Amino acid sequence: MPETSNVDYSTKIPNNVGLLDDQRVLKALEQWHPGYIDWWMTMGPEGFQTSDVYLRTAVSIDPKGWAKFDYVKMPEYRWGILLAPRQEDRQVNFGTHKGEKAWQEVPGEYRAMLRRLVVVQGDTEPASVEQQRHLGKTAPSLYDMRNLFQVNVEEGRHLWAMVYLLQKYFGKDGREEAEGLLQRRSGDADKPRMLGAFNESTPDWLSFFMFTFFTDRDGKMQLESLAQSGFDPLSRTCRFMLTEEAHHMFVGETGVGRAIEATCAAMKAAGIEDPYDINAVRKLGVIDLPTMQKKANLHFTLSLDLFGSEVSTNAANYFNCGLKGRYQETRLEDDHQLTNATYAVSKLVDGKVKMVDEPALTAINMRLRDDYVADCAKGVERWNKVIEKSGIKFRLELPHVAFHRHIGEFANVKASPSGVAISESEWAKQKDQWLPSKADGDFIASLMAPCWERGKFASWISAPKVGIDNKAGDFEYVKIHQA
Ligand code: BYC
Repeated sequence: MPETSNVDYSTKIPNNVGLLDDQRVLKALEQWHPGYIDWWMTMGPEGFQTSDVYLRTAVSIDPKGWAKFDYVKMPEYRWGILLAPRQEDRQVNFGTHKGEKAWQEVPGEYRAMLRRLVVVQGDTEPASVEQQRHLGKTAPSLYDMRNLFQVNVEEGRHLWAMVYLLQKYFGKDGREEAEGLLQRRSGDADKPRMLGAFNESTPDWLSFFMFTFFTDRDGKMQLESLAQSGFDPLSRTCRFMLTEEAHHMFVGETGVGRAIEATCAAMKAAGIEDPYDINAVRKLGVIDLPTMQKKANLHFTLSLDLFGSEVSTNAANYFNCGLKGRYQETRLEDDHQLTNATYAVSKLVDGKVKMVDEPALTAINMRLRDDYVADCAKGVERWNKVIEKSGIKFRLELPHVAFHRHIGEFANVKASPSGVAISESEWAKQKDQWLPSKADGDFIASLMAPCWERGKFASWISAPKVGIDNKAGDFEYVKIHQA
């Protein structure tokens, strides 16, 4: 079967890439499949593998109607290989190969670089499932539980997306890398996941929502850049992944928004006006706004680290070689080669944060990070609107990019959320005001009691405005059958 917009379900692995005619790759994927299922059963959502979950499954790549909803047991989810349609006249749109026909095969000289990009991207997908595997048990509603599982199965599919590229285009090395993706484990001391944020724990649902807001948004930015790739199969894979990714950020943004809404409503009902009266607010069974700010500080800064160093020759090489572009590359108005261009990079100069012009080519990571920060800021403003509407005087803000960093220019300095460099002792004194403390974590944990009655929500989060697939408020999103 040739490449189509509909998905072929006749093989074990649903796909629109004509796998039936590509027996070598089909066999390789079929061999990888049991290991994947084994990983899913041991590292996927804990305790809910036999529950029926109302999930969407991609059945087409037509943007108007690509998914169908139905009850599925997660291990039976049809993980498949879905690429956006091929554009016959597509070109390499940036770098030294600009104007050449887009590559349908891996250019030999860029094999190692390309493989690395695919492996790093692939590694994040199972990592997030591992980080979130225990959250089902404390879900604040069946609606939220379903959203968690939807995100999880789709991250699983994104792993498949990268494994397909490895198996099809990278021969023996690709097969080994595909195995490696099932071997590493988030947070494991001996075989950790590749990037920092994916080895952190996701201890509670507020973390999950912050993660899907901030870290999945890094996913969006990275996938957007890879979608620009001159290596066409990578571009097409990422374009379809982005369709699914939108829902993940929706889960994060509305999740935090609903927690804010519940807090503000409880404060109003109790006549509490001071958002910093933390003990009084917490007694209401909701999460105080300053703690939400701390959680946002943490997840935002961990996600900033995912952009790599501000000045990076790796990033310059990826761009020059036409492998990874900038956000919305084809819409930018310049030479797409950045021959003489510069870009302002925030750096630490004589103990102060300053903007310094660098060659734009080496500042590609910084530029993508700037686009990311702007995108985050818009979402934070939407949260602020919720607070504003309630009349409570409080604003959430993104901390400065120098704050709490482990990668890049600011990895070795301590800075306040407003970006002022401070001493180690000042940091030690203040850090619990800026990042979630043990006590904050314990308090949030105390709220994480499961709420699994149809149409009911835990005290700390409000109901969503609309159901998934327009279902009524008391819809049974998960028919729980605990193993
Ligand atoms: N942690 O030149 P540099 C997602 C390493 S999220 C650990 O500054 P480069 C998702 C780096 O590898 C999106 N190590 O960085 C979200 C390099 O090592 P080598 C995932 C790090 O290479 C939610 C060295 O430091 N996709 O999809 O320009 C749920 C110096 O590197 C880190 C991608 O990331 C770190 N944070 O950029 C599920 C896209 N940062 O080479 C999924 C693919 C850097 O010296 N990846 N290092 O051994 C890339 O484009 C790039 O590899 C990076 C780093 C942007 C990650």
